[in-house]
Amino acid sequence: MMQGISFGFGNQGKMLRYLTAGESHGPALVSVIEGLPAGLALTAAQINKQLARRQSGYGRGGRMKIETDQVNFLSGLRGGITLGSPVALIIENKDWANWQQVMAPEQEALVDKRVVTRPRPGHADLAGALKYGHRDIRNVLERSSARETAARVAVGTIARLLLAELGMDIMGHVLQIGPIAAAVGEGSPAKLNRAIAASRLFCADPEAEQAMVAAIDQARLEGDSLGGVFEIRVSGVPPGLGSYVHWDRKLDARLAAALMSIQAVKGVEIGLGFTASAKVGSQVQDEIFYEKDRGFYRCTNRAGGIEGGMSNGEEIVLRGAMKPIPTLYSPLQSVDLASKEPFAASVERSDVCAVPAACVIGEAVTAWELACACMEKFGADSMDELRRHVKSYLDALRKV
Ligand code: EPS
Repeated sequence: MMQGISFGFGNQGKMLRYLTAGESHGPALVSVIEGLPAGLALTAAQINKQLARRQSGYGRGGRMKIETDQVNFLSGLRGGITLGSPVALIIENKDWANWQQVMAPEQEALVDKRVVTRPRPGHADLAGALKYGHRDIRNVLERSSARETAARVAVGTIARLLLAELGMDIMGHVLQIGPIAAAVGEGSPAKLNRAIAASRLFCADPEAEQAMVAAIDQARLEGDSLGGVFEIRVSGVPPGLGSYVHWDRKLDARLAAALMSIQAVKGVEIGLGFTASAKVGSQVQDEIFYEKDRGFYRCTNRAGGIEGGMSNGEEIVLRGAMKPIPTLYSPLQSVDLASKEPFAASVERSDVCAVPAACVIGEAVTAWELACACMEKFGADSMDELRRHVKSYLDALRKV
């Protein structure tokens, strides 16, 4: 961290960092990751599996029939093993074939600008155009599109593989679509995972899922859209990731920022979240116990695995609330950027509900933040070194 300069929750100051680039209908999405330890084994198939999950949720629009997201490695990997050098990834946009004349990077090839002057309420359109001085809102919407999240899922999958090497496991599921909430029983994690994997909405409650699918169909019929809530859980997290010392290193703050950075996410909860505010303190804190073989433990996890800005060794439990997608088939009132005339905005192609996709993205960004926190605590140039550092820390904890 440079003296006198606050970098906020950005990439700067972290040992691990990444950048994504790419427009929704441009040639490709690109990610560059710096700081990955050498010796992490990974394959395109592992990333493609998560990319396919992101595309697969019920409620997506026509675009998902065009794209079959696949990653290609450009650097940083040799024989399926990271080299310690920057890893560059590319995901091609198949729709680019239909947009070459509209999105051409070179002036001569840009023959059909398909200028957009009508800002959609709830999108980045108007604020983005005013901020950058764009007269053509396409210059904003192409990058603000949630298409960009494919690149983040690719990056997050690598982080997830790194965490798996250290014994951490991430799962996500959908808790609510519109007004329909799932009842999540107390079954084993394996049973829960099977139910989630079998669901078109990544929802563990089949009855609620049916009602959710019907609600999405109804919203589609009415030219409307639906939001919802997803939950991310991480097991196997060692205590002490994050910090109570510096505001911008608090793990809960970082995870909240990461989830909030997903397009259309409007609220984040950790553990009891908002419901904690209405309870008395004795119903909110998790009492601490100790057994020689087990070490310190808690019988409840109301904190969602984070206390004082640090992981406390319990399961991390996060929830993200997504607003209904603002691109609607039914018209909403807006004002033309060029003519200043009012008009009723409507669109030709959109998703009705993207909460399952947001859940997969939530898993990815959570994995990334935890990988960053691990690298800060255990800093290492190779996976062997990282594993050694984690082991020696956990061994020391057992002796406390
Ligand atoms: C999006 C609009 C739709 C979505 C897109 C996000 O794309 P299009 O304008 O091409 O129909 O399908 O999501 C993706 C392409 C994706 O990969 O998730 C938007 O406006 O944000």
